[in-house]
Amino acid sequence: PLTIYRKDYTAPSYLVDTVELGFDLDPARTIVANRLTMRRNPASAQREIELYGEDIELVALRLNGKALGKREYRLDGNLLRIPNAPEEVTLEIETLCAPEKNTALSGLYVSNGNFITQCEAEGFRRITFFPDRPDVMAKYTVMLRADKERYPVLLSNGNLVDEGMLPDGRHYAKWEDPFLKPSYLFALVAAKLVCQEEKFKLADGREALLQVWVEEGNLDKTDYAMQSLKKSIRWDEERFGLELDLDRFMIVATGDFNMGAMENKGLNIFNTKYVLANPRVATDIDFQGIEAVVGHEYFHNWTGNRVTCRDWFQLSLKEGLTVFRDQEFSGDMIGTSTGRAVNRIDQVRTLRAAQFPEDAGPMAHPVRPDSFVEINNFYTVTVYEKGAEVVRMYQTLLGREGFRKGMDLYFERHDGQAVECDDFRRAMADANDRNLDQFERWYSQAGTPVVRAQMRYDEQQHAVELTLSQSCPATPGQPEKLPFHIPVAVGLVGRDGRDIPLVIDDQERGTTTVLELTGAEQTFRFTSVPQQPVPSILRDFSAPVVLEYDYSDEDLLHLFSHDSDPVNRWEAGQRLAMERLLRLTEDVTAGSRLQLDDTFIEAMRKVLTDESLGPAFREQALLLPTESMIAEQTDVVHPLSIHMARQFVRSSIGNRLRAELLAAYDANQTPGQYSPDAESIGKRALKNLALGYLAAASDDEGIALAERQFDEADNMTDRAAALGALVHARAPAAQRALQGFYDEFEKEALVVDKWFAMQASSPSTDVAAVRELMKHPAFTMKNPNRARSLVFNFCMANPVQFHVPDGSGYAFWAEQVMALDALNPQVAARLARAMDRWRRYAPALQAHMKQALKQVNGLKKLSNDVREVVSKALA
Ligand code: HT7
Ligand code: ZN
Repeated sequence: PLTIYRKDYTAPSYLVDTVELGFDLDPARTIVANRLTMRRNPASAQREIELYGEDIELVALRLNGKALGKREYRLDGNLLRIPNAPEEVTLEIETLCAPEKNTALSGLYVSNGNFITQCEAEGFRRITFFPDRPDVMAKYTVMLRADKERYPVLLSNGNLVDEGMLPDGRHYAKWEDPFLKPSYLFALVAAKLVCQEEKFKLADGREALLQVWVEEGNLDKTDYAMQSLKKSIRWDEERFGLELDLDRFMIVATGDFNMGAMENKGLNIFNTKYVLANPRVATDIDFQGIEAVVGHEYFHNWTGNRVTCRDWFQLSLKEGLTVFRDQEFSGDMIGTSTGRAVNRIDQVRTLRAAQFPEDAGPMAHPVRPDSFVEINNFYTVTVYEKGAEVVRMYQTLLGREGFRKGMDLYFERHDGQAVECDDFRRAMADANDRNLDQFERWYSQAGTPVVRAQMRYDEQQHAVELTLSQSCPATPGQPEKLPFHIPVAVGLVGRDGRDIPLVIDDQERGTTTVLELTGAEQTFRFTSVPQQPVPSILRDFSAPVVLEYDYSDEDLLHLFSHDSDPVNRWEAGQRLAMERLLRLTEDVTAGSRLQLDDTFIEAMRKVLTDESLGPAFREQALLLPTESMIAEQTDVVHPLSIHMARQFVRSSIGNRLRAELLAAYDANQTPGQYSPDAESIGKRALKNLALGYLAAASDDEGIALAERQFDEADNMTDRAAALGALVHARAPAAQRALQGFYDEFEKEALVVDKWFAMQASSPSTDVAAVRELMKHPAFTMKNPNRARSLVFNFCMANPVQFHVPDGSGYAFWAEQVMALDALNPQVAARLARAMDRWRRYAPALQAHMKQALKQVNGLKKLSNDVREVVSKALA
């Protein structure tokens, strides 16, 4: 497959001013008429018109009114070239496509009988021939024609300017989008849907019409999405001064979708998972996901749509920035400082569980990649989450006000343009009169930097010297790294548990200060430190790095009890737990007796019973690092040893803190009407964590509690938590509960996904059981949510069974990747990533994994998507 390089970027040969699209919608044979006005781009030396088209049939091609003969254009694979075209051109293109055969869910496809589009990144070329690249921005007019009874709702971007009837029961709707946009933001929906709508007053007094469109029968699940949309609009006005620029903003939910949602201009299309919710079917995490994703897509209207990317290498320009914005939105919606910290802790967990491993594996790439084979493989945790951390670091370095100034300048300079990550960095630097040249390395260098800290206390001088040094491991294609510009937020915790006021160069710096590490090694000197403190380094996780500091158990216990920075307080607990989990994992492998020290249990007891801490924080503090996080810390991964070690710690907590867990279980009930507010969510989280530990203990009381909770729960959070506890503890009641759950919710697709997911990730579900589940009438590989719920969860969230020594889990993986690839390459490539870290496993497992990877790579007919992932894994 062809590798595309960022350095090879050239400007488009022709620019497009207007696009008029006509659709005669038919599932088997849709006719697309496309009329483009184009003009030569003075910035390009290229003179040919270049249009992309994929899986569509060219019927007619006219240039300035004249049909083009076969010799007047060239069609090589997916590229249509027209040489010798005049300066100004009107191009008319007629094509055919078959939406019902489109199982890739990219371009125009049919989902449960409805027409839906997905154009990012390169789906528009599967609808019509077009210079399908984000730096070609044009104005669109769209005419939709379809059978009225089957498709009563016809939607596209912008404003509805005309609608009416046609002969033969068909009808039409004409939409005009007043804004310039790249083709990846085009969307249409022709469907049988109903909507919840509302008029909403914007800051400047205008009224906008907000709509949430869903299938009939789901109107009882749209409230939260609508509320989230209104909160998002208000938040962007208040925090960034950014207003909705349209009179109408629509959200459409579809059950068949490759990702979470899509920010098409004025017509966001969402996976049902991020729209539909009520207490009966959705968990607290689902509600939080909806708020975040609705926010995320809405915020793209400015960061992505009004200012877009010059090319796909710049993807993080919109995604990193928009994730940062949605994270800030979620934090502001919670409001309290501990709530914010819990939100931040969640972000740190995601980085450690998913982004750090990616940065250390075969698919490692910079936030702004230098090359790719298939852009769809680069919608990654690095581009999104690490990209958001990079944006967050600007705010940490420049302060909130400075960051806002940078944002304002960015929009002032680039509204209506397609730009690069460097333009964003320049706006931040210029607005604040700062030199941020070195900061560019966060965009160009892959890998997770390691910051090593050493502290020396000078008793005579009452001074602390903190030496910070940095390094970054080699990544594919980048053997050497230059130092990063790293903001390291630091505090010094005194023996009394209080922060010591910080003084550097005779300047008072409060109790937390941001040190800027720019060299390979730097020493910072704090004076007026009355006694030897415990350093609290990287507060609020001020940079996406691994921090190494030789903390003693005593230091960690001190921070775990006293650190004023809740993120570092949590971090101290994670370090205490990780140390023990790693030791116990070795003990399991060596066949030694397992023991968990009282110190650790007492630390856990203290947090669990500390009423001054909110339940949400206590839950986070008591949550152990995941098995994959532990795996990342070991040199040779033995999944079964890790699992057994972690289970041992879980059951020890369950046994030794039984009384406290029962008390927490009782004290954190949320009687009355269900509400997804932060406080209630925190209480349910702590209660259900306690339930999980109790169910893991050796007596039956936890199981009995879980059974009772399952039977009596009036909301999905408690229902699913109880069922999960029963299934994971292999309780005798688990089968009855699973059956009851399915019977009750079989009509609710998103709940059936949970039902599959819960079983797929249970250590009692082996490959044979997954194969059986795949025969269930509700299972289909064609629906990405369903495939994710069963197959992905087994391969990615059930390490004990996936990594069984005979290699049958890997053979299953190979089979499923190949089967899925024939249907939906984008989704197949995501499953292929389950093998990314194969070289870290015990040799016997490695051999099986390599064989499975080779089997997939040996397939002649393989998509570029999967080929890129498996060939990089094997390289
Ligand atoms: N910008 C959207 C990305 C997306 C996407 C990418 C590739 C294939 C399918 C897709 N669906 C959505 C989502 C977002 O980040 O907001
Ligand atoms: Zn996004």
